[in-house]
Amino acid sequence: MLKQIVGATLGLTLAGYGLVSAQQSKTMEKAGGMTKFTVKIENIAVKDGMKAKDGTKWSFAMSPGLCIVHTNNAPVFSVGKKDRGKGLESQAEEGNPAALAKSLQSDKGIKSVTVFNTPVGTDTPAPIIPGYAYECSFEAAPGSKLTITSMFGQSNDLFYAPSESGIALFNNGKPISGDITGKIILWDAGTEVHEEPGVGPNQAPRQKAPNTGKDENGVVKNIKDVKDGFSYPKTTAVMKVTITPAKTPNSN
Ligand SMILES: [Ca+2]
Ligand SMILES: [Ca+2]
Repeated sequence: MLKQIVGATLGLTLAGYGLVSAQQSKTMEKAGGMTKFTVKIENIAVKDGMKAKDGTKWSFAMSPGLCIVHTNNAPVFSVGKKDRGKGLESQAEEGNPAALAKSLQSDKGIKSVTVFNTPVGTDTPAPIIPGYAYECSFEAAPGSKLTITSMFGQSNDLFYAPSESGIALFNNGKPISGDITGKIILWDAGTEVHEEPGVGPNQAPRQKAPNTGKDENGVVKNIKDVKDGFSYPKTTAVMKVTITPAKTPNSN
């Protein structure tokens, strides 16, 4: 189903991104030993800072996505393997994390799944364009890892996530803190053939319906290992991802 939402205040037509409207979260452990973390994902790209070969200027954007707390090793994808058919495809192709969130709920290695979909300072689910940010908060116990997923807005099936095993949330029992942008990687889901970013007719903002585009029948790959003839921005030039643990009465 195609949800038509026009983010007039954001200056971006959002029709075509499959947006989810409700926060979903599952927290299996509420007991002691939990630390509350907040992750902020900022789009620090320049407005209209991307340029297609035909001169079309476009803005880098990131889609709604998930903050997944897990103890297993590859909760969402395995490098060099085909998409599992559990929702990564709609996250990567439509920017819609709903199916992935749902399938992860029943996975034993998953501690919580939190959807982020509403830019900070707004009240409407939308992608984040330059100058906007998402935030997600969750609790985690030592031993837990974090996987973040979000679509590279104007692509066919590219998504951001850390390495397949996620980011350790604790170092020697201490919660991590600060800039984690360097851990975020641009991945190709291997489900749809690429068009030039920002102008491809089968990319989310322009395609006629979700899941439109040529099937790729490929595997999940780091974009560095994909030879598609297109260039993609350096991750640290377009986003800043920061994690902040809450101070607890027991700290120090
Ligand atoms: Ca692809
Ligand atoms: Ca498509």
